[in-house]
Amino acid sequence: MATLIISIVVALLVLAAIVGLLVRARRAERAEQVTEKTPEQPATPPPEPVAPAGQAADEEIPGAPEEPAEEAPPAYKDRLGKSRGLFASVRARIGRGRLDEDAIADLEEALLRSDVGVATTDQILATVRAAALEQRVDGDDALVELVRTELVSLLETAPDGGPVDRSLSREVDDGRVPVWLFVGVNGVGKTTTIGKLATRESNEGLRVLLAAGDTFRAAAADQLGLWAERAGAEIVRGAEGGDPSSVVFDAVQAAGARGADLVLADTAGRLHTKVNLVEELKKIRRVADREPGQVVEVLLVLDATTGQNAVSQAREFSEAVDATGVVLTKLDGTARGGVVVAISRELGLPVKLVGLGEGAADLVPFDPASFVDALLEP
Ligand SMILES: Nc1nc2c(ncn2[C@@H]2O[C@H](COP(=O)(O)OP(=O)(O)OP(=O)(O)O)[C@@H](O)[C@H]2O)c(=O)[nH]1
Ligand SMILES: [Mg+2]
Repeated sequence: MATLIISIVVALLVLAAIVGLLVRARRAERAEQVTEKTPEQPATPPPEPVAPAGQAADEEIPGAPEEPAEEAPPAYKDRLGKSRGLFASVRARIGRGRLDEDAIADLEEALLRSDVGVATTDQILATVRAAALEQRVDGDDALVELVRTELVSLLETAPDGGPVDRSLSREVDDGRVPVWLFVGVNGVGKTTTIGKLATRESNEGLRVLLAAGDTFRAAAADQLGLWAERAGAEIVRGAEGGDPSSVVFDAVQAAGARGADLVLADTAGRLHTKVNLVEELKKIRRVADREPGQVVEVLLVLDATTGQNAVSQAREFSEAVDATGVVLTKLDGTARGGVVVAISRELGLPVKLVGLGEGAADLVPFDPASFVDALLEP
């Protein structure tokens, strides 16, 4: 009897062991199948980034860094590939030692196609021809060097013949808060530029407050809010469709009350009402200039990819709002980089900053020598 019971127990134990082994093998098999499937068929698809239309999702705010202070500014040469491409034939002449009409024609084509503008191109060509006649240049090396010097000098000379002042002022009367106002048509990069500057100035230790004066769509204030969060800046925003001037007014009051060092005011490139955009901007400016605010910079933001159109836009805006300088964005995405020369020459406004990408560190002070070298240096 005892033997029978022992046999049954042993048989049960063996059965249990076999079942256990089978279950384990099945599990391993399933796990393997899941691993194989994962790359193209995840069990739970990642959620779509939720962001209001026209605004990048948090993770997608291009280049908004975790540690902004660590990010190095980009090099002009690395970002101006498209404009640089137009000057390939000019650069290719270096070292060939011949200066002829072909070389000058190549140069003319590159200057015109990069949107330097007809007037300035003619001026540069006249200088080159005169130098050739006087035999100051007798080879293509000398031609490139002459063009380089000429372009840099055009960019470094203000309309009054003096040096160009590209500084951003924070100089205000006692007890006032400096306000930088950003204006320009929609999509040129105003909000992104403010985000980049907020990051930079906060890293410098300033208490920065952003005024969400673009009430055209709620997404605009959300986009600015995201940049404020990343930069460690404060933000004052109003309701969608609300009066932009009153948002800027509230922001300036808050800045005064909280002891902020700088207000960066965003504006819309479009309006809900039929009020003229320029008239609205004038009003915003007046309001921002009321105590404790003091408008010390009105920065006209222009999109380099629009080439000569940017020059016409600048003409319409700059006088009406009394711009103090230009921010030329998206130089990284266009072959029309020469427009920086046209803007400098034809408008007499200093190009203070240029955008070389979408990231927080991709806004740099405009440096004519680096810009020209990026086009002409081999
Ligand atoms: N490549 C590149 N993209 C840029 C640069 N500056 C801005 N952008 C992109 O341009 C697009 C428009 O920028 P925004 O800052 O939203 O333009 P905005 O002027 O505020 O536009 P509205 O609010 O519609 O008036 C965004 O996708 C930016 O990431 C730049 O220097 N380089
Ligand atoms: Mg905007």
